[in-house]
Amino acid sequence: MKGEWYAMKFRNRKNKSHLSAFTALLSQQPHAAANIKGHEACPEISGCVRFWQTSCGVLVAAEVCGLPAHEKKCCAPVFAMHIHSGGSCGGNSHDSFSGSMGHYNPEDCKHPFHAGDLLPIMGNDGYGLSIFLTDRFSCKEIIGKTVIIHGGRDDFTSQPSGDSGEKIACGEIERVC
Ligand SMILES: [Cu+2]
Ligand SMILES: [Zn+2]
Repeated sequence: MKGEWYAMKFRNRKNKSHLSAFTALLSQQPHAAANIKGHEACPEISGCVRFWQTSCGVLVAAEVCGLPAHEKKCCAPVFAMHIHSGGSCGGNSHDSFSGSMGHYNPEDCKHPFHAGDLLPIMGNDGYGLSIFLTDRFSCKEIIGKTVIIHGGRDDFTSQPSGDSGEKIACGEIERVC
């Protein structure tokens, strides 16, 4: 018997903080997760993106180590992150993760309004942690898709994918519980 996906329900009362409820959820098993691995040129990248379904959206927690660091002034790294519609982190000589395809976009929107457009990860000497809530998709619909981390920032403007640079890491999203 699989766990209850909508276990965490909120009453959307005005001015009510949900922070303690979300914090508690982070220590529980996620409903879905993607183990992140870097491509051939960045094998040191590893991490996990976890997803919890709630009644106000999906809580996403991305934790990644081994990200490229920049020591130059005014170049603090920001890494774009998206859910891509393909189900495989396999690739070819032109694109290490060609199996991930384009941004998950079931409603035929423009970037950055694709369902799969996520907040980026800020690099902190190679370590990144990004935790946020989004109601653009459910946990159920992203299972079998991929999370991609890019080498550049997302400008949240350029089409079709925010001029985010090369794909440096990928993870296939699987159901956990
Ligand atoms: Cu992407
Ligand atoms: Zn997009």
